[in-house]
Amino acid sequence: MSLLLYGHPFSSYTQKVLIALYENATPFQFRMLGPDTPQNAAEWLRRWPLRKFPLLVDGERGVVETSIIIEYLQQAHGGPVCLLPDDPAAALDVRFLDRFFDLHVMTPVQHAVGGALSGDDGKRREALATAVERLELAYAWLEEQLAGRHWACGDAFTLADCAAAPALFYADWTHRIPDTLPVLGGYRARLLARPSFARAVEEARPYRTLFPLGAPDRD
Ligand SMILES: N[C@@H](CCC(=O)N[C@@H](CS)C(=O)NCC(=O)O)C(=O)O
Repeated sequence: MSLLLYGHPFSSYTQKVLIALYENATPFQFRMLGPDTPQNAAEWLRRWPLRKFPLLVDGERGVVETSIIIEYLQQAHGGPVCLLPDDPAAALDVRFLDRFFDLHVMTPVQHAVGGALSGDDGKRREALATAVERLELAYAWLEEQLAGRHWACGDAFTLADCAAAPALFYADWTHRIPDTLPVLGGYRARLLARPSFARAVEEARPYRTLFPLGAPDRD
């Protein structure tokens, strides 16, 4: 039976898993979570009542949390692109940067998005200001960390890059990466050019009006 992925093309965390699937050309069926497919939402919530997506289903097994999903894919459906190195010390670096992009880049973006979705102008401004403050710290740290690296952890594309791509994509829309941080800007551009992520970005393009802070006319 084929793998099933429940998610939405515009969702950053869905994209994180899509990148991993596309990297290894892993066959799967996409189960859209949207107003036209309530049966998919019902199945997703039956399996994961904590209401977070994406959800991967492999036969009887449901797998959640994107970092775990990607590790699971490598263990159970591995392909030529090794997203988590065999060497334990190298794998720890990858896991750390995966956490960094989720917790210090994507989480502030989600905070700003949540503020905008509240419909309250004060909350919107406050959430955006908090996000900007956190993103500036993360951007400055990444500018140093990524110096001399092609991908997040070096020459190989890994789980950390799967996390980084959608996180930096939407972070830049929330608070633009300034020209004074060329290492980070260059890394984001390389991620956008990576075919797996470029495909996810194209598939999400029709949904850009959903971005509550207003999608810029770029990318
Ligand atoms: N830590 C989770 C985060 C997943 C997450 O926040 N997904 C968003 C969509 S991009 C979501 O479920 N949002 C719905 C909600 O928070 O109610 C993961 O890595 O899977």
